Amino acid sequence: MAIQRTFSIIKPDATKRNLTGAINAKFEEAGLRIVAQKRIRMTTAQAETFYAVHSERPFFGELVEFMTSEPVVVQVLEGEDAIAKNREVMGATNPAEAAEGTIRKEFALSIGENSVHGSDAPETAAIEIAQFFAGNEIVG
Ligand code: DAT
Ligand code: MG
Repeated sequence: MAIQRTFSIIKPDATKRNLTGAINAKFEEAGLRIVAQKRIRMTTAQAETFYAVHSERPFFGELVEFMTSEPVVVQVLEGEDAIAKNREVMGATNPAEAAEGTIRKEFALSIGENSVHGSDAPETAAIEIAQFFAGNEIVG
């Protein structure tokens, strides 16, 4: 597998509980390099665009409200097979189903407030990275 980049978000439930460093340690222990990172307050428009694929789901309004409720940390992670590796370190969407040692198992509060986002495919990773980072903000 080649070196890939993936887009990551440390979500409001985690920034609020001061877990940014603990979550970054999990990424780095797994061999993922943080090649871009910034703390932002996501706007409603940004959250609606980012989660547009879920706009018809019953939890969409709640999801947008949550993502804009506190600061988030947006990141680009780089490494061998980074997309799959990041999903593995994150664990299942629902923390009740997440494997031992994963970020969501250790830190997530619920299926909605689940501490992290990670891209699910190379195409979505490229779109998501471009939504939040200019090329010169990513330093590999
Ligand atoms: P993932 O974040 O693991 O890629 P997803 O893309 O299916 O999961 O959903 C995006 C986010 O939407 C998820 O991280 C939390 C929220 N979400 C998903 N399913 C939900 C549900 N049944 N109830 C509340 N929020 C949900
Ligand atoms: Mg997803």
